[in-house]
Amino acid sequence: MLGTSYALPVQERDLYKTYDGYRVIRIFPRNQEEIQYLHGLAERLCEVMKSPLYPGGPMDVMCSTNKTNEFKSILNKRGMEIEEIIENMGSLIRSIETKKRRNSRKEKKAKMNWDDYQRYETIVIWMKKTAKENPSFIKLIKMGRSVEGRGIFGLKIGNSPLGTETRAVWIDGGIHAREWIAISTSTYIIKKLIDTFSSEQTSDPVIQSVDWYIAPLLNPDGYEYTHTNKRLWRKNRREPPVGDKKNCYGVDLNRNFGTTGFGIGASTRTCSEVYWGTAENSEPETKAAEKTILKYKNNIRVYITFHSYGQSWLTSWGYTSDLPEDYDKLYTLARRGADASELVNPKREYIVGAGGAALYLAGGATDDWAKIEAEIPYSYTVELPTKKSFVVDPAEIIPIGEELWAAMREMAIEAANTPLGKDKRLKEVKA
Ligand code: 0X9
Ligand code: ZN
Repeated sequence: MLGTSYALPVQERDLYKTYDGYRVIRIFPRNQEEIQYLHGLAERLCEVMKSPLYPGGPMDVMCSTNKTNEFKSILNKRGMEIEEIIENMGSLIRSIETKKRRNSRKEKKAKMNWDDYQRYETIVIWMKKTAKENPSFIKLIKMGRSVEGRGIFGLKIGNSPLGTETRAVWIDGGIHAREWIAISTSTYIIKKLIDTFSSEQTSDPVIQSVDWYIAPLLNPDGYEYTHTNKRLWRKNRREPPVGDKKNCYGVDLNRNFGTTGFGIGASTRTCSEVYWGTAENSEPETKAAEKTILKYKNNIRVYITFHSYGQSWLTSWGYTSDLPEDYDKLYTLARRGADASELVNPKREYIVGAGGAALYLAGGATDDWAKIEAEIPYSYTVELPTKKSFVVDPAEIIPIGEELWAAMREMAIEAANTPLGKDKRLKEVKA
């Protein structure tokens, strides 16, 4: 619903959180017991920003000034090693992101560019325009509407060289509102595809051998809220369930997908950052993504969802520490993608592994859903740079976009060589 203003309760509408005095502390839990303990402690006192992927790996927790000392002294007593990685989240946000006036008309409806993060309206207007200008190889897909009524859109880009037998790659971004780099990387890949498909000089038979489905902004309400109210908002903007005394908004869309493991690593508490919702697939954003992917699932051979932060390619499974039967194949392609990115930027190091293998189980996420329910052979969550924060300098948008563009070429090669239809090996998993 472009050009509409949204009626939010006064307290929600008027507050802008500065994050002044919020610090980010890095801890290195050594085992499952420590991580469980830290999650409990952080839920009570602070907020988990990033969970560790392997024993001894970093876990980041953001605390307000008055809770920082309490949190630190509890950890000190337990002999846990800690590091302060962000001294003042407010200063960080202001210093690198808020160069423009929030809410100015100019910002909401800018001309599309990758020098800065763009608002919902700018992105959607650009997607519609670009589809209209290139009808021979782009189709606009109306996927559905968000809780607040914003349209959720995708693009199909490609010439379908094998007709209905053409293999495809799916990419989505922005299911978590605060992960701005996931949205800019998705739109950057759209831009590179347009360049490739529209000119002889820049054409590339590998990229053009498959079709591309890209949904750059799956959680538009949450994303807009990160611009207007809380930069570090994660969930969608679902109103609190009737009778919820805490009056907490939002469902974690990446815990709301109905598949094996739903509920694992998620919470029934509405105020939690990983609140799973009132039921599986309860959210309109979830339904929009599921419906669209299911429509094209026979062709989609590789599913990619961009998140941040951490620099990792996470393969199946996410809900269990068991590995899938075809883990080696999943790992090999992810490593090829990560290597391609590292070749573009040799300073980058991406970790590759199963999402749930070591410490951090999360069920009801899109990656498990895509592999189990949509039977897509390759499914990945890519946690984009940086290693330190959701707040990424806009000067990094194009370099990170270029890194991932290189990885997408590997995805196209594999997709083009993967048979159509469902992934047969999965029968056992579903049983
Ligand atoms: O926890 C998540 O949803 C993802 N990390 S994030 O920091 N971007 O929120 C990771 C999801 C990995 N996949 C599964 N565990 N299924
Ligand atoms: Zn995320």
